Amino acid sequence: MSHTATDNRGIDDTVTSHRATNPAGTNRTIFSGIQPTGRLTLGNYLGALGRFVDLQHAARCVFCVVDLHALTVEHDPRRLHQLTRETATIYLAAGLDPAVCVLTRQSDVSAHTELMYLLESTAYVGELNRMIQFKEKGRGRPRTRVSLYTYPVLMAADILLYGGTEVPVGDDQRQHVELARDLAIRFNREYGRTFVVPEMSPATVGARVMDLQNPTAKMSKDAPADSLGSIRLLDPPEVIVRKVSRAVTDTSPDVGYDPENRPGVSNLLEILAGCTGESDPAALAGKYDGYAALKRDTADAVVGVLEPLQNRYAELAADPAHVDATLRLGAERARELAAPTLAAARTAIGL
Ligand code: AQP
Repeated sequence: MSHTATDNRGIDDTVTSHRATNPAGTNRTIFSGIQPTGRLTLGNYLGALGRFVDLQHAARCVFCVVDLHALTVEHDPRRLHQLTRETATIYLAAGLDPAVCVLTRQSDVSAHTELMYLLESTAYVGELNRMIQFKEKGRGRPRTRVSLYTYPVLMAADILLYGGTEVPVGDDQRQHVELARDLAIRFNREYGRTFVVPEMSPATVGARVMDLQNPTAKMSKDAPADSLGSIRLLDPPEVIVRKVSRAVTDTSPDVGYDPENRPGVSNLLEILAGCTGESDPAALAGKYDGYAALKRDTADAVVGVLEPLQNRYAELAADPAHVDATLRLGAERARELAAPTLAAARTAIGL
């Protein structure tokens, strides 16, 4: 992906002008989002949210609760509304500061869907047919929504609208970020340089946190509410301890890091590393001669990360009007940031 600098050379001034307001004074712009499709998990935190918090001072950042994406699967409107607010509250509780980054709700900024259409007129059906998430969640099922098929294009619009140079997401989103890159490059080539070509920015640790009960599957917010495999960010400490202590490992007596052959224990080491700021999960393996101590330390580390978030969440959730007002303000700033790129894209494509 080292060719991005070249891809972006000569980008139209209109597109880059709002970078002047970048608080960090760099050319980095970071965009990412989380879908309010369920209760957020430790996977969402280690793969995405925790990194948003770390990155917010390093670049201009736009973080979105991507509620339109949540319409791609069967949903209950009331629950969607609640989960959108809950997700936004968790963003704040995790430490995102609306004075530093732009915090918004996707559906409040209509430029996302408008740009999506321009990009749909750039994307090929064959590209969308290859999207793994669509193949896994929708293809061949009778009630699959059209929006599930086209959602990677909306995600591309989300990113390109803000001139995102980096997209911090978990490993499962790699193919979608690649599509955003391809569409940006194609649009620029066919209609003149308009978009910044983004780069995927995966987590070094915790890019793919696995289910504790089925460590060959990703930890997901789709898991049933009573699942022991998914740690929710708002799970009480005793529930977290129970889930970690019951995590599936393997029959080998020693602790070793080998994600392919020993996914359960490797996942625990990955979680422990992610929650303690350790960069090398394999190096942690040598500190343990049994699973009991590893599970105890992993549970303690997860609780250590999530307890402050939960305390802050409780305070913020008591004042939902404040959260709503924060999102409204974020939407105003997001609209301002998005407008020049959308205008440039409209002009370039001939509208
Ligand atoms: N298990 C995970 N490990 C690391 N990162 C993860 N992410 C999700 N699960 C993990 C990252 O979190 C961000 C937001 O995810 P999303 O809302 O786009 O939803 P998703 O990737 O579809 O994950 P879900 O909803 O938990 O599960 P499924 O796929 O079953 O619907 C993204 O950056 C994602 O990579």
